[in-house]
Amino acid sequence: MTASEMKNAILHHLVYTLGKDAAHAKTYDWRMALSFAVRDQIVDRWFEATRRTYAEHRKRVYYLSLEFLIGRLLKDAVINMRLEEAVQDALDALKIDWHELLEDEPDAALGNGGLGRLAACFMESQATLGLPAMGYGIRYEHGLFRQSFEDGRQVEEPEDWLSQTHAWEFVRPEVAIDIGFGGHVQEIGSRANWYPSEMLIAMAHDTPVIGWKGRWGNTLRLWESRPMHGFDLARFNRGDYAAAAEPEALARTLSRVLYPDDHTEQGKELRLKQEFFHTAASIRDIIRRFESEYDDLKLLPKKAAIQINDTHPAIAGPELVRILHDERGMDFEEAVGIARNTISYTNHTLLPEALETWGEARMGRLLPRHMQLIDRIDDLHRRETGTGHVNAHQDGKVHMGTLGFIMAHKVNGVAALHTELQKTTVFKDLHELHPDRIVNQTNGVTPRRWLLSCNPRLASLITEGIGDGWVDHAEDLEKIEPLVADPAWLDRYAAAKKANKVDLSNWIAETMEIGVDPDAIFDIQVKRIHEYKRQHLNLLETIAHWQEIRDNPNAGWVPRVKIFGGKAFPNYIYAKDMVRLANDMARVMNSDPLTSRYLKVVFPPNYNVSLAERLIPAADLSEQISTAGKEASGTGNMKLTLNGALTIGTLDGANVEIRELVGAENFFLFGMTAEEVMARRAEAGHAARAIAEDHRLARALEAIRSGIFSPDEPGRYHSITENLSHHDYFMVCSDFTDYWRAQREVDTAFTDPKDWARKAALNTARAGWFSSDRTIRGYMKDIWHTDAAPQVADAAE
Ligand code: GPV
Repeated sequence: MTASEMKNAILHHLVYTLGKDAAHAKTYDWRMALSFAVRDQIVDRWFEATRRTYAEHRKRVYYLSLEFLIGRLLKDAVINMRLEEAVQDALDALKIDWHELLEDEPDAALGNGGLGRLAACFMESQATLGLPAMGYGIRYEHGLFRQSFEDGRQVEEPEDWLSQTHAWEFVRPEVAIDIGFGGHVQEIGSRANWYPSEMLIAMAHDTPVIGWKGRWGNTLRLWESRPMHGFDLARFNRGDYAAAAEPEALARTLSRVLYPDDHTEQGKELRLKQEFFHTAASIRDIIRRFESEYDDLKLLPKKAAIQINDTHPAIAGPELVRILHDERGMDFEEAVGIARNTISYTNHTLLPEALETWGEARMGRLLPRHMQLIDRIDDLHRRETGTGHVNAHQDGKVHMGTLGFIMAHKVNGVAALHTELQKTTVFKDLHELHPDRIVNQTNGVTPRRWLLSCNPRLASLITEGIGDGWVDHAEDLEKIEPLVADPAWLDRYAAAKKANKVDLSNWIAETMEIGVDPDAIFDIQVKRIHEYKRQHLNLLETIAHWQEIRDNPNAGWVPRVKIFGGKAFPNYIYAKDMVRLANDMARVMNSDPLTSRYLKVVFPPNYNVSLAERLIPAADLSEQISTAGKEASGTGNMKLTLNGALTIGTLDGANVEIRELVGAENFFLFGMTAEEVMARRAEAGHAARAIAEDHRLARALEAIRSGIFSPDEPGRYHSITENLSHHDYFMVCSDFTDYWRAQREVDTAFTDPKDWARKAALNTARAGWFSSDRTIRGYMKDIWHTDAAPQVADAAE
């Protein structure tokens, strides 16, 4: 597409879709017109991919996830469709600022963090690989809350990305699926009819997901809940206005808001309803599509693979069995076999507080038939394995992890260490019964968004050196290794990083009114705020470092900017205290004339995908400091490595694999291993001992306790200091000394800029394996047993 064709397409949409003339169009209108013009280019390719999938009777992959953290889509679409030049030139001709349009797009935050972002990267990789696949999620009216700070405290405001038209979706009013809850069951022999007492409708909204060079397009189908019977006119006419609208409001509640829980299981009824709503609609849709092509449901596992993203859609097992057995008349055992061979389950955590359970009473009330089927599934599983002690329905609850495991042919962990730990902890008993079921698929991230799009300077330097093959064969990044030996090339690598840091410094100055030195170490910890991720370990080290600088302000310190980003779950008081402490520290330290040249603390509010795209390219140091054994994988760690940040980290999650690949000499390792953590935890008084043995740690804790950071309320952080001094489940104190040592090694290493650049470039060169293309290939081979389709011709540049 030429620039002038693009310009005409934009103007056409401006007038005929937006109903605006150029003289009166606002940023929003231009952005929408551009988005529609780009979307038009995607649609033909998307149709072609769908046509081929049907024509070739391809197996499809269905990715069921309560979260898809997709972020903004415009730039992604433009880049994958190779329309960058055409768009730039067209907008120049129209005198419209491209960056202003990009910034105008709301960030679709239909997820909390890593789990939801992984689903989004997977969608993009599936499309890039030409794998016929479909994502199923919920079209939340309100995504993850917007975070702001008031006096350093986190304040949550509702997010409303749908207050403007979502440019990328197509509404499918004809895809409206009935969903029932409650009611009663009438058994007929082994089968049953379920008569729900409450009904609503799931309506589909489709967003095309286009792969690299437009070679393939898949669909992200998001369900919106709708009332079965709208508005009650009789009641309205009686003057009962609120009551007239009530059924509608109740039905819509289901897709109203994303639960802001991350790694916590709150057991709320509405959440269970969301989970069933999502899963039931998706399974119905999958069966409907299957039956439009085939008439023998025994073929289902050959033609469909259903991946459940954590346990949130784990009711898929019983629901599929219910359809096959109750509705289609298949024998129960056969139905379980078919369901199991179709479904596979990804587990994303070992944290006990995140493993979903539902009380049998609630489950029985809301999903009476499923409750019966779960008991029969347990019963069958006991007979199959000859054991009595592993049940999904146990001690008055339904354990969704167990259910997910029993109803899947494969269960996967998301990094090598996590998968091994699954076998010895959460799924120990199940693993012994099914030793071939657990497999590993180490997470990955899409290099299109997380290098090509977010870091154009580095991307073009790489492409200039080795061509653009790395974009869809990220392992090819290793071809830059010979360039790393060339000092002139390394200078350019360092210059790209520096320019990214200058951009970020300017943004920090403009938005937060904090001046930071672009020559300082940009030390970044971005992720949800959680005790196991140990932002407080980073904060304690920051305090100790600040105190040493104050002791001796002229000792030639290596300047640092500590950057934090992340949201705390609204009811997680401890995490919110960590946020506030970071902000209190920033206030004190950034205005300290003795230290502020050397140390700044920056915590931009409302960390989201777009902010990640801004921060990650400017990072020198990546903080991956979770307590070993607690972070299943991490994916931010991969994005930062790819963008040439060196990691300071524990042997946890995918850090282990990152370190192996980039080389131990290019990674700052510290801390106890998972095994050592478990052993230390059993020792009484480990926290007190660690504090007694490290005067810096003791002094940093004392500083918090004394109220230096909260002079108006010295006891503000009592719960943090008390917890760390006595209980310290996450071993902050026990790992502090070694973390401090590693941080000082970072300082030393940074004083040799050439060698630092070399290490950083080697991180980029060796991070290609962490592409989600590699991850998806792994799922295809080991779990889905499916091939990619021959793709559509490349979109021309
Ligand atoms: I369970 N994860 C998440 O973001 N939210 C959750 O509720 C659960 C897991 C994360 C893990 O914590 C990360 O280690 C992992 O990289 C990510 O899921 C994707 O697998």
